[in-house]
Amino acid sequence: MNPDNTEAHAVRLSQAALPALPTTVEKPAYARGSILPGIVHLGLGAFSRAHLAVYTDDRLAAGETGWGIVGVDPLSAALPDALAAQDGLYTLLVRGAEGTRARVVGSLAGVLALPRDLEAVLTQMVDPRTRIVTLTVSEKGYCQDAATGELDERHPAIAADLAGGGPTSVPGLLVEALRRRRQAGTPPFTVLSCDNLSENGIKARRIVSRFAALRDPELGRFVHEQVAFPCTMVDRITPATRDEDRDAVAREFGYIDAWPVVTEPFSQWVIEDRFPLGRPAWEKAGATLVADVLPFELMKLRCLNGSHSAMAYLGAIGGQETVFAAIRDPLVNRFVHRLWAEDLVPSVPPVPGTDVTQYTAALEERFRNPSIRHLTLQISSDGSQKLPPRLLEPALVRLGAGAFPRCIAFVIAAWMRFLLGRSDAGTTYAIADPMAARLAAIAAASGGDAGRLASGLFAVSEIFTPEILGAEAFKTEIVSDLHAILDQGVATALAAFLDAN
Ligand code: CS2
Repeated sequence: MNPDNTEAHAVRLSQAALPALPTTVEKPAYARGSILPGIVHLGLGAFSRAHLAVYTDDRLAAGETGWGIVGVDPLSAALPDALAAQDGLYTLLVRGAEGTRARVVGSLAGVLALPRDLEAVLTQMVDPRTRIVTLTVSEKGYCQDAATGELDERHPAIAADLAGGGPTSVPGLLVEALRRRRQAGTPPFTVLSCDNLSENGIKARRIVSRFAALRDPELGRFVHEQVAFPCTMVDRITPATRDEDRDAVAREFGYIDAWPVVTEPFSQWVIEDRFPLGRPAWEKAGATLVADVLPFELMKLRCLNGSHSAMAYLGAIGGQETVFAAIRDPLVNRFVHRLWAEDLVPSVPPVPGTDVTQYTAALEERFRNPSIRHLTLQISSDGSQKLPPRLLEPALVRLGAGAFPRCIAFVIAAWMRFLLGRSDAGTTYAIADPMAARLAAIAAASGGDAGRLASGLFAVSEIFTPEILGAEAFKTEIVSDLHAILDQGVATALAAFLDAN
């Protein structure tokens, strides 16, 4: 470490501090003072700051100054407060085989927190200059029934918002802003869902229109008919920020950043081009604009996210703490290859200009990036929301084609075993899931018996559709894999599975 740059003397990142930063750090190449907000982004986590904010930063630097982003954290003020103290600036560390590239991103023109700043958020969303509202609120932010993709009308936040509270839910917030715009005669903004849901725009439209209709049928029709919800596929592997990442900025670059983001070099964004009020020329920053995003979404959700979830559950039980460790484990590696080749790749429709098998080979390289510490436990979260689009939908596609998705069955069994809350080595962990209480109760009531655990979970209709439940042989396979994992431990069960099939 350079002795002049010890933490005690180090400057904190801010607009004024930019000239003092090392020349090796890329800085916003434009006058941030002239940026106007054109996008409100809900969900300020690491992912959007490695993806949307970077594509947009490039367009601001190219002179499209009307597309600054006002970032909103829907749950907490900790991140917005840390970023506000840095004038919205943060460091992106891109770590790959060629080393690390550090870049200060300047596209956040404002940062707000819900519920604290609710009126300011609504004011920004209603402002005619806001033409797009982007979302990375994760699967659970949609308050959907994951199996059907319909609004979960019994969801506590939805019920509270419909009763006139808040709004605190994402659908509630969008509808209130759209209602106010309509009342003011301002055309509706475009809603761009950047979450890992299949047909994310179509699902967002269905959920938001339904919420609006429950508030007022005419408003429901308006949202359904007048608001654009383009679909999009987003991809960049970006773990949650850890203290080690903060330390790394101080150690490697000599300044303080309270909330940097570490990401991989790869980045992909495929967008359905439907923006009635305009959009930044994101294609000039590397995005691909297409008429039909669905094949790209299915490829990414199933091949990347599906294998991520597989490694998450196998790793959490079997002791691989990171994706890097999981993909290098000989058994897990063999399993992931089989999962791709037999179940996931064949479930994906043709993707324009892309060989899906080559796509999975490139994925393996990405998973093997030693500088990205992506915890299997982080990815294991929200399984109730993630399993349907990532694994159960492709299972149905394969069953429909007369194939038997044996590897997917093994992952579902691993997820069930995971819900017992302890690894094979006896380490305990918390289950993070919007349905955690219900899932934990089922796990506890099963007493660790495979049959009882599986039948308790099969009864959760928000995860398992009647179609899946009708596939008797698939269910039987899950139960027998679960037996094996519980009796022998995941490594032995996995080895036996790979040898037998
Ligand atoms: C991961 C994703 O946490 C998860 O569930 O599968 O966040 C994944 O890293 C991104 O979708 C990659 O684009």
